[in-house]
Amino acid sequence: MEIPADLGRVLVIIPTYNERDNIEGIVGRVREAAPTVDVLVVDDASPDGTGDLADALAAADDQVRVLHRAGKEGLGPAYIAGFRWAAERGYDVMVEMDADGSHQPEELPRLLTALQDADLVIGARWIPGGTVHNWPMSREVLSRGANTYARLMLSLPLHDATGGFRAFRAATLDKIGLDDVDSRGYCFQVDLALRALREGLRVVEVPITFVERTQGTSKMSRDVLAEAALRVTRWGLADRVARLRQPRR
Ligand SMILES: Nc1nc2c(ncn2[C@@H]2O[C@H](COP(=O)(O)OP(=O)(O)O)[C@@H](O)[C@H]2O)c(=O)[nH]1
Ligand SMILES: [Mg+2]
Repeated sequence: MEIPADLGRVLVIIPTYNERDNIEGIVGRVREAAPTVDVLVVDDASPDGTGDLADALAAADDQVRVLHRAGKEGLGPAYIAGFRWAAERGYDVMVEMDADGSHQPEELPRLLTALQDADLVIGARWIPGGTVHNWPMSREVLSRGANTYARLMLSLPLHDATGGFRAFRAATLDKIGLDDVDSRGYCFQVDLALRALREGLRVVEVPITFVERTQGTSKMSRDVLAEAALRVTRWGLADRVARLRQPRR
């Protein structure tokens, strides 16, 4: 399957924090699976030297670039910096993808093909055809539970609102506006999906096979989970209050 040319210029943004053992492999797989697509690594000054490795990859390949940030701020701010970088350079499509191999570059053509009829495509684990490999039961229960909670709390017509393998049209990011997005961890993904839906944009889920990392460690933390739980609850309650205040017709 090819990357549809009519989508315009596509940039895959890969945020990294201590992904020394993963960065070269993942960039190589993207370049192989989607040769027309450019890559931006957004590194938050990884102490393990991931940023230097990314620089070496960029030096050898014009289609690979690196954005260095001063320190670890979470996934959300890293993606926002990447989106801005892309917008300034006129990219038409911005893709989010993890560095650890959980999101398979070989599925990029499918994601991007779906974007032909959508404004935002989310690679989804928890829909028919979607799967997860090598996750402990505890992690699956957590992800399914979080998604069910977000779905009910926010009345989302989505099954994987926390999923981080996504393709946005540049116009989608323009429309939802990034200036007041201050979510950092998993709730960043929920935040953007919610904003896109509230703008009336077309958000489509396509099934993916998510493969748990074999190298390096997860940056999921209690703080990341607490932020997500708190914010989803707050957004859900704010939405209910707003609806109650609306005059009845
Ligand atoms: N730049 C940047 N990347 C991050 C940060 N936190 C996580 N990442 C990257 O985001 C991706 C997903 O994180 P990961 O730890 O695998 O989370 P998990 O898949 O939910 O366990 C990986 O590529 C991480 O290196 C951060 O604070 N800054
Ligand atoms: Mg991961």
